[in-house]
Amino acid sequence: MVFVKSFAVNGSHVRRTDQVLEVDFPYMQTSVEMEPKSTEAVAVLVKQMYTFRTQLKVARLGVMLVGWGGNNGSTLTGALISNKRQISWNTAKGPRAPNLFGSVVMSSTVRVGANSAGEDVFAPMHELLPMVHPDEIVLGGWDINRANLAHAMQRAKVFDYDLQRRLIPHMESLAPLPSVYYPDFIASNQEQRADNVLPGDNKTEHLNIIRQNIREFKRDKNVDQVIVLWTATTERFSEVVPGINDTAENLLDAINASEEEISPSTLFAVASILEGAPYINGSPQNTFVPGCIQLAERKGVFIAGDDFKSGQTKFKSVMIDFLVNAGIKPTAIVSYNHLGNNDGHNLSAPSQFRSKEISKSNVVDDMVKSNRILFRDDEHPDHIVVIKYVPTVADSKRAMDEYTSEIFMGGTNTVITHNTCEDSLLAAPLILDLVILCELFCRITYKTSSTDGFMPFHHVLSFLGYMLKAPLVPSGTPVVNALFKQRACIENVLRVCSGLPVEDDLRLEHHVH
Ligand code: NAI
Ligand code: DG6
Repeated sequence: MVFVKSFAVNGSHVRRTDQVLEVDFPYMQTSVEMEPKSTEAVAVLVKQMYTFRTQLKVARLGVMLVGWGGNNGSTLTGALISNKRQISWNTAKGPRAPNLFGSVVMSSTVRVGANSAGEDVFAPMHELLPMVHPDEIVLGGWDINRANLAHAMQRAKVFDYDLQRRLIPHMESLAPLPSVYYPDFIASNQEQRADNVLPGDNKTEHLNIIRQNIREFKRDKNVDQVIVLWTATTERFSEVVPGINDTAENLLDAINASEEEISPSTLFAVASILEGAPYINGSPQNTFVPGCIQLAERKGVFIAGDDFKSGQTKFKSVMIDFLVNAGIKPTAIVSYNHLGNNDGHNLSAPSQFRSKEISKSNVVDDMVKSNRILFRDDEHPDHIVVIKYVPTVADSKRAMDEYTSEIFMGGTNTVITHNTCEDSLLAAPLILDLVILCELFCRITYKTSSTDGFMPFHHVLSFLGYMLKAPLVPSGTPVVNALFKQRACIENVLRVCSGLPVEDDLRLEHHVH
């Protein structure tokens, strides 16, 4: 195998100027024709020509984290500083240097093709198209707790002591902006944390302050593009109430009326959308009430969510995909976690646990529903999710899973997994991938014979589903949870926009004479 640092694609389907890369791509879809309730069908291939145009100038990117002072926020901040300044540190096991492991974009590779010796040639995924480098990202954000980022990093207990020590001088001047605190949405055990909150309970005033914060950040940091990402405490679900949050107008009116059911996260999403800044939800709550999704559509602003897919769920969405596609029938999935960080503390309250339980529970549905040989229409494996708060283990989350399956001739197969890992070291690189890809998708447009010129992708940016437990998708479209399908989707859209063909793993050249 051969590894290259960069590559260019040639061909009559590719046109390149200093500003843009344009690629023609014949997309083959299979349209299945069948009578209602019939079990027989005819598959018809349909070709649609697409032209993808990528603006090559990468935006100077500012990322505003809601919950900046949390474990994820402080871990990401420290990691970016450590990478940028090449801050190494000592541990009992020897010296360590920073890296970006866990970021699909920065630390995984794609197969470009084969060289004349028939060897596969690989390149970093981030070389497919111009992307923001993490060193260039400008971070900022809000937190209901006033701790500076150095203190927040120490409180998180994620990094080795020596790394913390070396990072402190670079982080103590970073402080989160005051934020919106509506106690009803997060656990009551979070109350003592709330010492950096916007005064009053007028939601329009709060909205305007957040909007102003975004504008000032953009101006003061001299960035071209701001992305706002929620990595704050998990909220309870909001009720979707007709007349309150069901349409864009009703939602804006409800904010004006300071309606109780408007959550802080929805307020942030609305502020972000109104400022033209993409908004990503890294937590499970239903921030994207229908009115918020409609507002994003009207304003043409990308939104993506929900809930980072970091460890247990990532593994589950591989494991169940493997079992079902191997023709093995999972009958029970029992997922137990315990953790001792502030996230775990908040999730020890029933309504906040419920939000997480919902997002962790639907992650195998697409795989189960795709196989009517194994599962009847109304059949589903038992699926239990338990989360317990154990302060001693801090951010080092334990995830134990038992997968029971029915195998050949009535046999039973049980697989048990035990994962121990700092939760924030899994989540921080996901945040990087989310914002790097989001910035790139802001620069890509497409054209077909039926569009009126070049169009952006759908405002619900479901390409980002790989990084998210409960991917938000455009209304009426199927949700894909299977991890490698999600990764293939990201890789293939980037390949196509760069001029490379879709990677279908056929490798016909190795199967013929
Ligand atoms: P954390 O509790 O350490 O950090 C959350 C921060 O949000 C806290 O500093 C808190 O003061 C702040 N906060 C609460 N409400 C706020 C508001 N309205 N505005 C601004 N700040 C606010 O939690 P952690 O571990 O950083 O996780 C963050 C979120 O990410 C949680 O919702 C968690 O469920 C979610 N998540 C984490 C994953 C992981 O692997 N670490 C994976 C999946 C989701
Ligand atoms: C308890 O599970 C805490 C949660 O915040 C999770 O750690 C987080 O949602 C990650 O979950 P998963 O299933 O992606 O590892």
